[in-house]
Amino acid sequence: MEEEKKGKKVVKVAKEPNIKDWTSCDATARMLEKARKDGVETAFDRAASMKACPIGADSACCKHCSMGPCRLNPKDPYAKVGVCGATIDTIMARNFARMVVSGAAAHTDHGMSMLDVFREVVNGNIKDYTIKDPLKLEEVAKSIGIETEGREIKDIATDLYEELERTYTQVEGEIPFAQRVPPKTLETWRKHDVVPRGAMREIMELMHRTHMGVDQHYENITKQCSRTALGDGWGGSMVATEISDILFGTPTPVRTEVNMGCLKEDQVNIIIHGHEPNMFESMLESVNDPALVKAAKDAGATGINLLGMCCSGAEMLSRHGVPHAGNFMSTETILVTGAVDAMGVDVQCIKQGLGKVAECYGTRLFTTNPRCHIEGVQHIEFHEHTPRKCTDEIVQNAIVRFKNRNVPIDIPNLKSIGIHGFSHEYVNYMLGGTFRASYTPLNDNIINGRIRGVAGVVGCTNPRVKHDWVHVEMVKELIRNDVLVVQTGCSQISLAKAGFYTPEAAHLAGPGLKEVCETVGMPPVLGLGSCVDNSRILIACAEMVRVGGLGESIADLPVAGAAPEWMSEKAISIGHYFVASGVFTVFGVTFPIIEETKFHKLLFEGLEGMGFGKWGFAADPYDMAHVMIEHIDKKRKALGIDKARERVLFDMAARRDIEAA
Ligand code: BF8
Ligand code: SF4
Repeated sequence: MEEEKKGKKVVKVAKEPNIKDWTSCDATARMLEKARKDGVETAFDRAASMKACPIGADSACCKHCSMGPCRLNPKDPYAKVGVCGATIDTIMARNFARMVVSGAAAHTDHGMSMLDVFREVVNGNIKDYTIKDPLKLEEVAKSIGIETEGREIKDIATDLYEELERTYTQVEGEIPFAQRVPPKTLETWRKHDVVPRGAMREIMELMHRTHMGVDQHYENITKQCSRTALGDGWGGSMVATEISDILFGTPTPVRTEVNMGCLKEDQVNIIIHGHEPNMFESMLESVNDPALVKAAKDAGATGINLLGMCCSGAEMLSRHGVPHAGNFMSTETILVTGAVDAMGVDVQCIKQGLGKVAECYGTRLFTTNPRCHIEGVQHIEFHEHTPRKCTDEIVQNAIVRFKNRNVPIDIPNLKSIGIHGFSHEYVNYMLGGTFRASYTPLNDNIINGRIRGVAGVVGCTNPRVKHDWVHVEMVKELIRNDVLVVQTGCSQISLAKAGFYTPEAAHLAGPGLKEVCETVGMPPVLGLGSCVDNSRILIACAEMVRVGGLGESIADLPVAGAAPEWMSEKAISIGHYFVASGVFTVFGVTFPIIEETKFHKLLFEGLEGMGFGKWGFAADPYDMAHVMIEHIDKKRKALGIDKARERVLFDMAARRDIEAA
C-alpha cells in the first residue's frame, strides 16, 4: 500500500506491482500488460497476491496422518516434535523424499510410455511410428551388452526392449544403464547400497518408508531418496531420451526460432505443450497433411503454423527445428495474444489456469492424455495405435477457430534465431571430428584451462522470482568466467530468447571459452533438449570420466549443476540424482529445508564426504554462478590442473603428433 495525500486526508492506494519486476521476457511482459487491461488473471498475479506459506516453505509441517497435521517452529526447529514424536529432521526428510518420489515417478512413467510405444512398434502393432535411428539403437544396445554384430534390427530391438523393461519391473539386481556409470562412481553407489534395482520397486519402497511410523532416520530416508532419484536419472529419464532418439531421431544442430513472435497472424496457430514427444510427432504429420493444409487455406489462412512450448517443445525444437513459443511462465500469457487457435496438452507442468485464459481469448484447449484431464477442458484422447485421430481433430478445431476469430490479435514481434539440438552424440562428433569422434578435445581444453569447467543450467521458471532473469544473469556470469554451459528444459528457452544460442554469442564468453567456441563454431551455451534429456548430461559426464585426465569418478570432474528458477518436484528429483551421481547442484528461489538442521547438513555437506556430490543454495544469480565456479576451481585444484598447462589449441597437427607417438 502506498500513501497518497489528498488535502488533509490520507488515502491508502493499492500499489500495482510493476510487470517489469515479474519478467525480463519482453514478450511475456507485453502480454501481461494486455492481460491486465483485459481483466485476465495469470499465475503471476496469483503469486503476487498469495504469499507462500512460511511453514511449508521450510518444510516444517507434516500431514502424513490424522493425529496431525503437525506444525513445528522453523525458527526453533528442535523445540517441539510431532504428535507421533517425529523430529524436524524426520519430517523434512520425509517431505523431501515425497518430492523426489513424485518427480521420479513423473519421469519414469514418461519413460515407460515411450517404452510401450517402442514395444508396439517392434511388434508391428503400431504402424505410424518406426525406428528412425537404427544406428542409435545399436549404440544403446551395445552399451548394455546386447550383441549387435550381424543381427537384424528387429532382433536387436526386441532384446533391447526386454532389457530396458527391467529398468522398471526388476525387483533385484541393478538397472541396465548402471553399466554406463563410471566404475568408481558405481563403487560408491554399491558401498552405500543405492544402486537402483527397478524404478517401480524404488518408488514403492520410498512411498512406504515415508508413511507414518516407518523410516524415522533422516540418513536412511536420504539413502532411499538417492536410490529412487538415480532410478530416474539413469533409469526412467535415460530410457525416455534413448527410446525417443531411436524412434524419432537423434538431434543434430538445427537453426530455428524461439519466442512469441513465431506466431503468425495469417496462419492457423497450434501450440503443443507438455512432455511426451509422441503426440507432438503425430501433430507434425497432421499439420503437413495436404488435406488439412487445404482446409486451412479454404478457411482463409495462408497455412498452419505449429509451435512447441515447455519440454516436448524443446525436444521438437532439437529434433526437427519446430519453432518454440516460450517456457512454463509464458503458457498462459501467450494465449493473451488472441492468436493461438488451438493448444493441445499432454502431461506435466500444465497449469489448470490455462482453461480460464483460453476461454477468455477463444483458444480451443484440449487435454489428450488419459493421465491428465482438466475440469471444464475438452478431452480428445490420444492413442498411439491411431495417433492421427486425435491430432487431426485438434487441427480441424483450430481451423474452425481461425475462421471464427473474434478477439483482437496482438502478437509481440519478438523472436530470436539460434542453434539447438546438441545431443551427446553430436557433441562427440563436433569436438572430435568425423574420424575421431571423442570427448578428448573437451577434456584437453579443460585440462589446459581454456575451458574452466562445465555447468548444467536447467529447470523451470517460477513467478516467485523474476522470470528468465535469474537464468540469463547466472549463465552470463558463468560463460564470462570460461565455464561452458549445457542446458535443457525451460532454462534453455530463457537463454534462447535472450539470444545466447548463436555462435556469435561467443563474444560474451571469457577469452578461453571464446577461443574454443570460435574454433569449433559453436555457441557458448549448448541446448540438449527437454528435462528428461538431462540424462544426456549424465552420459556426457560419464564420457568425460572415461576419456581420462579428469579423475576417476563423476565427483572428481570440474562440473556443477543449477536450477535457478525451479518449481516442480521433478526438479528436486533431477537435483538429487545429480547430487547422488557426484555433482554439486545449486538451486535458487528457495530450498524446502531449515538451515542448521542435521538433515540440511547431510544434504549440503555430508553427502560429499561419502563420495557423492552435494546440494547448494543461492537466491542471487551472481552468487549462484560464483559458488559453482568456486566448486569447479576446487575440483581443478584436486586434479592438479588449477594452473593452465599449455596454451596451444588442440589442432590437427597436434593430433597427428599424438597419434604418431
Ligand atoms: O520438465 S523445466 S517447468 S516444463 S519441470 Fe516443467 Fe520445469 Fe519447465 Fe518440463 Ni522440467
Ligand atoms: Fe504429526 Fe507424526 Fe502424523 Fe506427521 S506422522 S502428522 S508428525 S503425528
